[in-house]
This record gives sequence, structure tokens and C-alpha cells, in this order.
Amino acid sequence: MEEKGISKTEVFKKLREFKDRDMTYSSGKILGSMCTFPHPVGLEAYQMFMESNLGDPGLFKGTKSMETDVIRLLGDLLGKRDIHGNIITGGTEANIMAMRAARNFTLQEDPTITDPEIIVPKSAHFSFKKAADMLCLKLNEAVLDSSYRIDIKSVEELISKNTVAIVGVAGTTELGKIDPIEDLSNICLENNIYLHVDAAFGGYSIPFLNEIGYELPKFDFGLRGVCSITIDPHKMGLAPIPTGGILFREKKYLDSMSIETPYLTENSQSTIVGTRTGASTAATWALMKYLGKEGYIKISKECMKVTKLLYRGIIDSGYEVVTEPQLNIVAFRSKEISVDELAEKLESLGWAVSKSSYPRAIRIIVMPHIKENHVNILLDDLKRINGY
Ligand code: 0PR
Repeated sequence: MEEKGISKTEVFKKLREFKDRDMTYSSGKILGSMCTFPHPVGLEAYQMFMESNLGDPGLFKGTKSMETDVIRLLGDLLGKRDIHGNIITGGTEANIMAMRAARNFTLQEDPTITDPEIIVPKSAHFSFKKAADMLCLKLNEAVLDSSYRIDIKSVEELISKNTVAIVGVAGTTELGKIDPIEDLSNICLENNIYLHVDAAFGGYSIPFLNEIGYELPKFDFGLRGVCSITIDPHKMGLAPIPTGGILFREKKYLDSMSIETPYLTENSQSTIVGTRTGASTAATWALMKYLGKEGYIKISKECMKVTKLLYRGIIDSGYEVVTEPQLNIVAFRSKEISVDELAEKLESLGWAVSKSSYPRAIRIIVMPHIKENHVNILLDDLKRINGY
């Protein structure tokens, strides 16, 4: 660090240089991100609460009651108004909290379990690997069926007396698939096992698409076996990052991981992060109020419209799609060149692509920043690559 500071103008000139090297969502070139440009109303709300710290809610009582309120709004959206939870940094923290609650609660109920295990689909986000590592859980991966959803028979085979949680995903990271959560719910009720649903991606779109007749599978607290749900406002919710959500059916799950905070006005915390921003809560609250169901329906509907355009266009350009999209993700590969080669060609044309690991394919997440005109340019490039 220099002895003396430099002028603000110089600081910002240098900052601008860094920023100019970043990609922008508005270019339409970011094809593999689940984040998007934050909605201006969310940004304004975020800025208004920049100094509020939910790690010490005694000082920020207004923000705390806003968090309680927004958790109730999210619960309402997901089948149960009377729920508990927090607005946190994202899906990773939410999934770690859920696994921590499942482990602690189950071990309190059954102290004979010595080596706790969890069952997740092969398609689960890597945050469960982090959770398993941090919480000393054995991670069992259930195989997928032919449409890349968790195979129920495989789950049943993996259940043991040490199973403390089963995880289903509503909107998988790589393909946007929705696991058969209703079947998982029944299995968990029969076997008295904690069920967590990772709806980090799908939570902000499935309920809205169902309102307009999509008939996507049930995945929320309406299913009695579901104990917790991850839902990320910073993905399809359009909130600024970092904004995640974790919801629990009952307070006892949060209590199972509560840690005393003796010198604070509120004397316990269940979140992993201590000092945590109230700004994310404000953005989530503001956007739910401002956009309402109508606004979010419009966003999901538009993304699905662009997804269908892309899906059809990819097939018409001679490529092979991995599976029919349930949500706004399209995965495809070339019949002639490898996935890596195709990715390289697209990258050389300025597209930021992402490759799925299972199965290997190019994966495009049709977030709100990807518009019809971007898809048309992309399809032209894909046709050219294929020699059309
Ligand atoms: N659960 C699911 C189903 C997810 O897809 C993700 C992240 C998480 C949990 C973890 O969420 P956080 O990243 O908020 O902790 N899915 C994206 C992914 O890994 C995250 C992402 C977003 C990656 C934007 C890249 C990017 O540019 O692909």
C-alpha cells in the first residue's frame, strides 16, 4: 500500500479499467450464468440498507421484521405461509444450512447414528460436496433416470440407518430438470428421513409458470415430506448478488443448529455467516412487492419463450439437444465435432459458454438478459459453424 492516497478521480479511472475487462449481461453474450442484471428497484432497495447488519438484529429491528416478512412471502409462494428461515448469501450457504439442520436434528432424535450420510442426485450442485466435507457427512450419489432426474429406485437402495437427509432438485444446475419430489416426499415420510429441496434456480419460476398452465411437478411445502427449501432471489428473482434464501417447515430445524451469541441483544444465531447484510433482504422484499406475481410471471414466461425459440433453432441448425427443457436451460452438442471444439468455436466468436459435465454438452441458461435478437445471432453463428 502507498504511503499517501491518490485522488478519487484516479481511483475511479483505475476501477473503470478493471470493469472494462468484465463481460456484461447487456451484451447478451453471457450464456452460462444463472445470475443476470439486477432489477433497478432491487438495487435501490439494496443501497438503502447497505449499513444494516442482520448479524446483530437488536440494532436493526426494522430490517429483522422485514426479513420475517419476506420469509413469509416466500413461504406463501411455496405452499406454506407459516415457515422460518433467512435471507443469506446464496444457494451454497442455503444448502449447507439445510444439511447442518438435517444432521443436527436427526442426530438429536436418534443418537445411535454415528456416521451420518446424505443422498443427493448425481445432478446435485457441488455445494452439497462442500456441505458433506464441512459437516463430515458421507455423500451418496443416486443415479439419474433417462430424463436426467433422480432415479427413485437408486434412492431406495442407498437408504441406510445412517441416512440423515435426502436431497431433490427443482431446476438442476446443468439441465434445469425437476426431480420427482412427490415420490421423494413419500419415501421420506415412510422412512422418517429429512427431505431438502434445492430450488435455488427453479423456486422463482416453477410457481409462476404453473400459474399460467405449465403443469410442472410439485416440489414445495405442499408436499408434507419437504422439510426445507433453497430458493435464490439472486437467480431468477433478479435481486443483486449475494442474495439466497433458506426456508424451513418448522422452527425446530433452525433451533437444532442455533449457537448462543451471549453479548448480543438477540442471543442466538442459526446462520453460518455472522455479520450479514440486510441489503439482500431489502432487495428481495422490494422486488416481491414491486413486481408482484404478475411481474414475475412475465419474466418467467418471456424466458421460456426465448428458450423455446433457442431449442427449436438448435434442432433446425442440425445440432442434437440432450433433453427437452423443463425450465429455461438448453443443452446441446454437435453431431460432427466434440463439445470442447464447439465451445472453442463459440468462444472465438465472443460467446461465454458453459459445458455441462453429465452428459457433456454446451449448456445455455436463458436468463432475462438473453433476448430474442441475441438468440438469432447465436443461431446464425451455430449454423455457420455447421456449414449451413
Ligand atoms: N443450487 C443450484 C441448483 C445451483 O444451480 C446453484 C448455483 C447453487 C445451488 C449454489 O448457488 P450459489 O452459487 O448462489 O451459492 N448455480 C450456478 C452454477 O454453479 C451458479 C452460477 C451463477 C455460476 C452464475 C456461474 C455464474 O456465472 O452454475
